[in-house]
Amino acid sequence: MSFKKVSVIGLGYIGLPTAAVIASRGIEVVGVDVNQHAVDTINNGEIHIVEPDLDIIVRGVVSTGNLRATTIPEPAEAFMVAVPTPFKHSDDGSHEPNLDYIRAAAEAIAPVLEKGNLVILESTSPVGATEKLAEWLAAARPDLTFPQQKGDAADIKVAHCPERVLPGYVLQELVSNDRVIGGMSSACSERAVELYKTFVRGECIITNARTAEMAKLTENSFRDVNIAFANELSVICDKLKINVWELIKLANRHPRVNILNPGPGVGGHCIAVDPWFIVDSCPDEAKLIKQARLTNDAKPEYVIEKIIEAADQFKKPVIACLGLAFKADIDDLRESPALQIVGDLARQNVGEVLAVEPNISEQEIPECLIEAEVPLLSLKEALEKANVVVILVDHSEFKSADHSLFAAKVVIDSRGMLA
Ligand code: SAJ
Repeated sequence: MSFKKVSVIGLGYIGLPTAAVIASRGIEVVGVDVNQHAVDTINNGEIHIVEPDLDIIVRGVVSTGNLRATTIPEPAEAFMVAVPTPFKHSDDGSHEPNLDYIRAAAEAIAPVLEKGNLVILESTSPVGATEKLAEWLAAARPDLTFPQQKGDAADIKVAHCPERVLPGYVLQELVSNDRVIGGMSSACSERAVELYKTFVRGECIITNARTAEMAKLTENSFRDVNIAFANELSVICDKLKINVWELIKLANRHPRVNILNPGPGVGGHCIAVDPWFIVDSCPDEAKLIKQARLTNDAKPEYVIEKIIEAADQFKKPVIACLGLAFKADIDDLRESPALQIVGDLARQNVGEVLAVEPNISEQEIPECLIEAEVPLLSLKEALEKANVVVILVDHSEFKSADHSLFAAKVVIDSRGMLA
């Protein structure tokens, strides 16, 4: 059975590309978001986030009428929930997942659910979140049955199918990646596979909801642990006067070694967040996973110490910080170690701090930099003024710049861009 109408709840970095790709397959897609500005922008055929080629596909599907955005959910055959799942910041060091957005999405779609509908949780979630989503739906709709009550015979099918796409490559990976499909019953999984088959070329692999939740957390924790290993090596190599990038390249020539790259810390809303969901569930057992988080979170402070040391040799240090985004060639500043380093550095009055971020405009300068009076300059302007240059993000624009411009500067290359 094919799908005629699909609703995507949450039109952010995952929801909007997913909605657009499904719409491009000729299915009617209604995108729902609480943000009126996002809804208006999409209905104008434009986008409110940066992702290569997304503007072209959104313009196309909006103009054909296959994609429409609204703030109010309406009936559909399938609902895909792609809302944020941050953690609650707490003074005692705990990182409890915040499921408020999932709960709000459940309460928003519950009134329009109809017998036979499929509800999919795409948001990265702690183990047990899909069951909670189903409970919230059941509480709001006592007239319908859900898989936790009726298994395969339930009126509503519920599954977890975690998104796994890499920012910057979302449109390719949405189609080509394999999908883990964790239904709350076999019938839920099978129906979810039917939906994903409409746009996924990769394999759709069936498991249960709890395993699917843990699979996603495991993938990102694996990456976090590997990067923590690289970051620890970088600190060790500084002490032992070894070029860590050369070292890792050499070690990676071994057929069974694959170490990732050290950097200024781990950012973004996934790798820096998801491992905490495992730690929160099993604090006594998840020792290595927790240490990786702590190691990666300590890296910005280490980079700041190196910058202060370098600035110390100048009477009037002018420090150009290249990059604010959490990684190369994106505009996303969420949980960005680069932004944290620039903000903290400016507050420590080490010298004049300049920021270069080609992917954001003057209007998008974050509040913390405005308060710290850090100007946003072009690469050329910043390099003209600076005596210390800190490479925080290896954006293409920096990679392709004339590297002789760095020659007369004291350079701190946290990404190994010049290595
Ligand atoms: N980083 C390093 N060294 C590396 C690789 C990354 O320091 O060798 C840093 C980046 O600079 C960045 C952070 O780690 O600050 C995270 O970047 P990333 O490219 O590793 O990952 P994300 O957060 O953009 O996307 C990840 C992906 N997960 C995996 O590769 C296992 C993506 O597939 C997921 O869909 C996404 O998380 C998500 O939404 O969960």
